[in-house]
Amino acid sequence: MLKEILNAPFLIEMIRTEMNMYAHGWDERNGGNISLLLNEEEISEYCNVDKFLRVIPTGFKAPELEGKYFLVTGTGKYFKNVQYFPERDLGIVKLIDEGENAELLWGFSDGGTFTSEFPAHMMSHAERLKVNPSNRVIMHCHPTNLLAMTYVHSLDEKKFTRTLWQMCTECFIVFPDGVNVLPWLLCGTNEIGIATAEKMRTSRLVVWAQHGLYGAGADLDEAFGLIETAEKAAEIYLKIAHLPILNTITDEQMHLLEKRFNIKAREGYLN
Ligand code: 2HA
Ligand code: ZN
Repeated sequence: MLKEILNAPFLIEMIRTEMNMYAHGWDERNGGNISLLLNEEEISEYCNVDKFLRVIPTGFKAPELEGKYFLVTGTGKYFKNVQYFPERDLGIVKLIDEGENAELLWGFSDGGTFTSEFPAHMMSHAERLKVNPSNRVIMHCHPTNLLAMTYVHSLDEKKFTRTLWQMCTECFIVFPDGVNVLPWLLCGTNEIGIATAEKMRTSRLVVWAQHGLYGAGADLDEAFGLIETAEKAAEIYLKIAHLPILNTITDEQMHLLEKRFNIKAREGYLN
């Protein structure tokens, strides 16, 4: 007997996360998208993995992900509404044919499909899994302050990272790998997917200038927390950038944090 999928912890956590992101103002209208890697055992409790509803072409190849299952947000759907229409606004898919097609196992009940940013999500999963086999989440959203920062701050990755690190002591501890930055690119394309995935090799945070942010993590909480921390730093930056700066967190102090928390700054980012 299959259990009721609306009680599945992975589904409940996904809905709660989307609601929380909406509440933070990061996902206006249909902004933002999330994909969560699931394993066959956890899905099998709730749905028959040998039966699919339809096959959806992906438009790209990702051979590393063949046979993998994802819970993913739907295109055009509002984070605000997912709690009322989970079966319409979310889907569970299994990648087949070297990632060129996806079997829909559950969801997208209005005939819909996965997020327009599916290429960026899947290509980023493939890259993050090479760096960290326990990575399960790719999360995209439009956090206000980080987005604002891309209009007034250099997009140089080292400069952008160092500014965020200096805005709050936690930042360096939470993302010693820093933040990578892409210039404005056309979203929803394989090209931005390839560019994002390449940036994901060296950092779990990738800024899309004048658009938003990608975060990766072992679970929804971790990816959310990463984005939340970077966004907080950007908020502080915007509060102080126009004022005379009298104090900062020095590189010597960050070296102390490295020792205390057993972390290592991105190579070449500290003096
Ligand atoms: O899903 O955020 O980047 C809407 C978007 C596209
Ligand atoms: Zn977006």
